[in-house]
Amino acid sequence: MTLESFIMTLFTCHLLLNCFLIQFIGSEDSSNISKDKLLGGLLAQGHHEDSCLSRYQTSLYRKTSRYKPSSYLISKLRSYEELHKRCGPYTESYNRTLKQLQQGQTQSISSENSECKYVVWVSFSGLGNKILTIASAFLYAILTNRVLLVDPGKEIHDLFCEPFPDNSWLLPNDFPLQSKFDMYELKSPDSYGNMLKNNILNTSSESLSSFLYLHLVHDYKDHDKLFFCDQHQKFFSEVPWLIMKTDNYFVPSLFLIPSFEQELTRLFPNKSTVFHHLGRYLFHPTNHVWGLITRYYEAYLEKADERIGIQIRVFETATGPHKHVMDQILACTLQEKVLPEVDKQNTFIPPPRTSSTKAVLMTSLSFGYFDNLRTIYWEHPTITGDVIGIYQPSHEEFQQTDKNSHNRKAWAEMYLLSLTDVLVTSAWSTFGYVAQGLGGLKPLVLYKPENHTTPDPPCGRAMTMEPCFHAPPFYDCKRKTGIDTGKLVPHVRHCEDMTWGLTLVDDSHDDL
Ligand SMILES: Nc1nc2c(ncn2[C@@H]2O[C@H](COP(=O)(O)OP(=O)(O)OP(=O)(O)O)[C@@H](O)[C@H]2O)c(=O)[nH]1
Ligand SMILES: *[C@@H]1O[C@H](CO)[C@@H](O)[C@H](O)[C@H]1NC(C)=O
Ligand SMILES: *[C@@H]1O[C@H](CO)[C@@H](O)[C@H](O)[C@H]1NC(C)=O
Ligand SMILES: *[C@@H]1O[C@H](CO)[C@@H](O)[C@H](O)[C@H]1NC(C)=O
Ligand SMILES: *[C@@H]1O[C@H](CO)[C@@H](O)[C@H](O)[C@H]1NC(C)=O
Ligand SMILES: *[C@@H]1O[C@H](CO)[C@@H](O)[C@H](O)[C@H]1NC(C)=O
Ligand SMILES: [Mg+2]
Repeated sequence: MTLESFIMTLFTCHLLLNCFLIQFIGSEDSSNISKDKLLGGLLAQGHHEDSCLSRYQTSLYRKTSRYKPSSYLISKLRSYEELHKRCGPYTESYNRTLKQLQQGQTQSISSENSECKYVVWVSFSGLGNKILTIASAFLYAILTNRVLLVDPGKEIHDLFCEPFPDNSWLLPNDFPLQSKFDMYELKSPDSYGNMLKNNILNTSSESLSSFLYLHLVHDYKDHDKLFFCDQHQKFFSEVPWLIMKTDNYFVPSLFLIPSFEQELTRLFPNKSTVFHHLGRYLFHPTNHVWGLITRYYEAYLEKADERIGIQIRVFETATGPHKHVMDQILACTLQEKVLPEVDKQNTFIPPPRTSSTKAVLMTSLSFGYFDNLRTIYWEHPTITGDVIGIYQPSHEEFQQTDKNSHNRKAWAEMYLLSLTDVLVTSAWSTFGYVAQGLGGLKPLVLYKPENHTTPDPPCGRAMTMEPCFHAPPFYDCKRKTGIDTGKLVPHVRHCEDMTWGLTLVDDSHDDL
């Protein structure tokens, strides 16, 4: 261990009450430390540490994952990093491929094939969705040997560190099509779906356009959904620039594309770990956000015997708090023994010596649920004698997608939820999916209330930590008919929180 890294280790230990690194100091063999620091090999070595403290400090806050990345995934990530270095913004290859686009060239398949091809992710929708779609686009890039470039929008650079060691993942702001991104929508005449529909594309022709717009937003139509068919994937393989706009975690349907199947199984022998690994690989909070996370964690969560996350997302127009939601939170957490009952008869019970402290991290746009729960556990003792602290970092009241401070809090809260031991999430919420995936947690899902009524049962244990694909295609590409894509293979199933959605589960998921 060099002097510098020794001091660095002492310094990070000083920041943490719960420092487990200290026991390794003085030991010659520091390999286990670095193994954990790199999340089981997921992260590359050699990133500059100060510019992104979270990258190598995450392992100090997060328990070591029960799920190991496959060695094939690790090697694939390292070779992706090489590709990104060679093809990233302003490299010679990038400049050359960009020229084709600027000249509006239709390139001929036979002529010099561009060595670098790209998938450009367009900034769109809520932060939870953005995180899930960047991960989806990245997996698609890996599967198709493309380079992922991320449209920075207003917040990406403010929230996330650069994930790849040698070149930026941000799309340069002089990218020629960038001014069109906002106008891309279902009806855009230059979307792949509409070009197919209007017979403008000639899939058997010799010359190809240098770019295609892929509309994979939830409102997409049958022609757009042909993206998930092998024949169409073959066609894309010759197009250097794919511009993708989506608000959906489309990974489950990639598992139903025959030409990707084998590679996906090698990358993810345990299929329910896709977002868990890719999310921890890609999304490192910037120092600003890392400050929000670590300060909160150390002040309110670290010292507790158990950390419980409760994420409340209410999809109703009327502002809360709603009684049926509060009833649901209580019914779920008490029935599932996430929280202890309170004793309403006795005003004081001396805590038994075995009592434990539970820190409950609540996140919600509104203040009411938190205020209610906190009051219950202040006014009454618990029957177990356990001490319950309830904390909520913010209550932003409504979604404010364009405000940096709002987005930083949202990201910090998703991350904090992922550091808990027990997680309760709200149905349909991508915010909750991000937390469960990063944390490697199968949450209790609060089912979506219908008709202002508390659902019965109020919640249930998720069968997977994977996010749900909310708008999957139901199409059999070979037979060209509709089909239930949730019934084709054991590892792609319908989600519990949204009956028509698709999610990944392990082939033998019952023993987990
Ligand atoms: N700070 C904070 N912001 C939240 C919370 N819930 C929702 N938001 C904000 O609202 C946005 C909701 O978008 P997503 O992150 O995609 O979450 P979602 O639950 O899928 O909601 P929709 O996209 O609206 O369906 C977040 O990005 C935040 O800006 C919360 O608990 N805390
Ligand atoms: C490192 O881990 C291996 C296996 O997990 C173990 O055998 C070894 O003792 C550890 N080394 C140190 C220094 O803790
Ligand atoms: C993969 O899942 C199986 C159960 O399906 C589990 O026993 C095993 O530990 C998991 N492996 C990894 C590397 O996560
Ligand atoms: C690529 O083009 C940019 C300007 O558009 C230039 O600054 C850069 O040096 C070029 N890269 C190479 C490797 O020539
Ligand atoms: C597509 O291209 C092929 C070969 O260039 C040509 O024979 C065919 O007529 C074209 N079809 C359309 C619809 O343009
Ligand atoms: C909605 O709830 C009300 C009363 O709570 C009930 O009378 C009504 O039938 C319910 N409607 C539906 C569609 O379930
Ligand atoms: Mg969302």
